[in-house]
Amino acid sequence: MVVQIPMVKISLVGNGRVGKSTIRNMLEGKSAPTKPTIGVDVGRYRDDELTCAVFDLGGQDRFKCLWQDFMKGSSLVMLVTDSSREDVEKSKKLIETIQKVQGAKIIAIANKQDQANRLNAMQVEKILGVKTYPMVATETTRRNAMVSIIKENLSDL
Ligand SMILES: Nc1nc2c(ncn2[C@@H]2O[C@H](COP(=O)(O)OP(=O)(O)O)[C@@H](O)[C@H]2O)c(=O)[nH]1
Ligand SMILES: [Mg+2]
Repeated sequence: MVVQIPMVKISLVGNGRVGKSTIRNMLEGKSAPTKPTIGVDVGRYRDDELTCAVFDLGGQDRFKCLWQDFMKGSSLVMLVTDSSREDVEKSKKLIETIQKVQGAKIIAIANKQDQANRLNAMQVEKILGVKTYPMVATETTRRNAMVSIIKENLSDL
C-alpha cells in the first residue's frame, strides 16, 4: 500500500543576503547559492514523515509587496535574520506582515552564528518576540538540526 504524505508549505522570509536560499538549498542537500533570488524560488524537502515545498522569497525591497500573496497557505513561516543587531531591528518590522498569514506558525532563524558580533538566538527572540533558533546555514552538518526545527514546529499545529 502506498501511504500518501501530505505536502506542507513552508515560507522563508527575511531581508536580502541573510541566508534564506542557503537554507532552502541545505534542505535540498545542495551547496550554497551564488545568485540572488529573483521573486521566488521553490525547493522541495522529503523524507519518510514529511514532504514540503519550501518557498524562498526574494528579500529585496521591491519584492516585499508580493510576500503576503506568496506566503498564503503556509503551515510555517520562518523569518530568517543574519543575527546582526541592524538586521534584527529591520526584521522586526516584517513581523506584522507575516502575522497576517492565516493559519501559519511563525518562527525565526538566527542565522550566521559563526560570524563575529552576532546576537545569540535568545537575544534575537527577545527583540522579535517569536520563538528563535540558532543556525549556520553554510554548515551542511546542520541539516538534521534544520529538519528537526521544522518538524518540531509542524507537529504542534
Ligand atoms: N558565514 C556565513 N555565511 C552564510 C551563512 N548563511 C548564508 N551565508 C552566506 O550569505 C550569503 C547570502 O546568502 P543567501 O542564501 O543567498 O541569502 P538570501 O538573500 O537570504 O537568500 C551567501 O554568500 C551565503 O553563502 C551562515 O550561516 N554563515
Ligand atoms: Mg535568496
